[in-house]
Amino acid sequence: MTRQVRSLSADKLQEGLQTKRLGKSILFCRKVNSTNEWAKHLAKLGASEGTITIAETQTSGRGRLGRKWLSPKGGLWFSVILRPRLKPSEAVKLVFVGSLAVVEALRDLYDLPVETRWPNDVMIRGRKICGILSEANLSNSSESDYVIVGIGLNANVNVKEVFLKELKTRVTSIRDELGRRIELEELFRCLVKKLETLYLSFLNGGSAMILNTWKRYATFLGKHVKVSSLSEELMGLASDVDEEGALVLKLDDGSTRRVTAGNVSLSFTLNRATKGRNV
Ligand code: BT5
Repeated sequence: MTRQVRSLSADKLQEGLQTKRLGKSILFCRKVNSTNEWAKHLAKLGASEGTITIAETQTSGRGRLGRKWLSPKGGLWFSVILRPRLKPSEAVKLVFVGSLAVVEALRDLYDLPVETRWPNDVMIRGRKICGILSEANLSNSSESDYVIVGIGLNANVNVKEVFLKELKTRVTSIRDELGRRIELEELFRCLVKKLETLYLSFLNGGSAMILNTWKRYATFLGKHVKVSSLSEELMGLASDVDEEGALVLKLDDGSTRRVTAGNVSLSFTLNRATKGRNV
């Protein structure tokens, strides 16, 4: 029997939120195309830093490069408008602020064994539980005018019921990991608080510290990986994520490559037992 997923309570999202900058204005609706699109629209109209858009379901949730993000009821789908004055090379690193906030919230609240995967994923035992979509808009001075940080977290989602075939084996949720539903509003408040703390630290010169902490959860580092981008596929050892946030790959031919965009999957081609399988 399928149990009904409880609706989000707009009042409870704000209640007890202990932040100074983020979440002073929270806009909630049951169904929207994409909370990132909604936030972007508001940012263009002049919405202030910290405004959050959140929805129960998204009809056109987006990942990077226009990929689809499935957003059934029970998940936490929200976006935050930030207005830092940053060069593009700095603004791209806000994705690590988002991932680390998720990692810390999932560890503190539920003690989950979370991992980070370059550049924008949060994983549990090799399955994706959360993706971050950080989109910067540049002003005339080539500094960021606003950055939208979108967080998609499979919270009270029943993966077997909701996701189809291939994704089912690559995705997880808090509900499936814990075997129970969690209170979405509590998770939201914790996440927004973590985001604010890390964001303020980032603005105060803490970017290297944040990246180093993010790397502590990056279990793919030191492993043989496959990196797929629009233009190519590379295989090699993931040796580091450098201070710019680029992945440093030691290729099988001995050379080194810095990769600035792509998807990482663990490559088991060197392991005979799991030959050819990617996770
Ligand atoms: C991401 O993209 O991982 C970023 C996802 C960001 C979603 C949030 S939700 C709130 C805000 N509003 C939006 O419209 N977006 C943001 P990427 O690395 O490109 O990964 C996309 C891939 O993840 C897809 O191609 C699928 O393979 C997989 N995927 C789709 N839905 C998923 C889900 N709910 N959980 C885990 N994986 C999913």
